[in-house]
Amino acid sequence: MRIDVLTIFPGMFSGPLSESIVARARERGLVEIHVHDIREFARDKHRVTDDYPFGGGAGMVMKPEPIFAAVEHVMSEAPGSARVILMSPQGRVFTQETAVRLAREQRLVLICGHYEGVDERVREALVHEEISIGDYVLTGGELPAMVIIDALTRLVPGVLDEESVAAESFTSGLLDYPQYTRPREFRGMTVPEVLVSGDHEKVRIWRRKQALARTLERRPDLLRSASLTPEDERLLEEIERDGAAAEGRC
Ligand code: 9D3
Repeated sequence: MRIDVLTIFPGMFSGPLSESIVARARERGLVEIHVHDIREFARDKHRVTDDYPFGGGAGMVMKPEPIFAAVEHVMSEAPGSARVILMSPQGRVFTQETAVRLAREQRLVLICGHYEGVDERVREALVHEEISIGDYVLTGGELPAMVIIDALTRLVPGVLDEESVAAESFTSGLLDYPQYTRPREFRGMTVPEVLVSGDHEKVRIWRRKQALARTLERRPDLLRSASLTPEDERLLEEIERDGAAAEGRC
């Protein structure tokens, strides 16, 4: 997979793309990430990338010419087609489903907006899809682009060990169960007995129940769309009874 990022702040990307799993995936040639400075594609003396909005109003708008030139440049660097994505508060909200869909693409171009927005002709002529990472206001599309790169990279075959990816699809839709490592007792806090019992079936059921209880408590919205087995339904009834008992309702 190849990802080209277009930004007026290329320096923002050096840290996150040069550490940890993303760095390793790049070194191993599993993902190729190229960051391009939109400013270098501005043709005027001062390399201006923004201008005042027609019709007036606050803030600046990113000019179309440098962005068009940057997209044309990255498309000429490597042949073939690419899905062009604009990071934008107007976009559909990015989810794991979006990540799985985009991880199947061979080639992406991520355009990072800054200031109040991007000239509409960029959307009209270049952009296939707009993506937001959530309902909060950031200063630009750079952090959202890094979020997307991170989420996609770990889905590229060979980046993670296949076992954790398989476990993910099994538990998908639920929050994680609590995890412990050594020591068995730390500052008076102990590891639940079942986890050291050696009874793998009991461990599996305990973890599933914990995941269901946490999801019910913190993210009931997720529970409604998760695919639950008859065992899950039984565990949820148990959780409901445990809660009622704790409140003295039975
Ligand atoms: C929605 C706020 N806009 C009101 C006129 C102005 C505006 C604020 C901040 C326009 C753009 C931005 C910069 N943000 C992004 O480019 C952005 C973003 C975000 O702010 N939140 C979540 N996802 C994204 S993706 C790109």
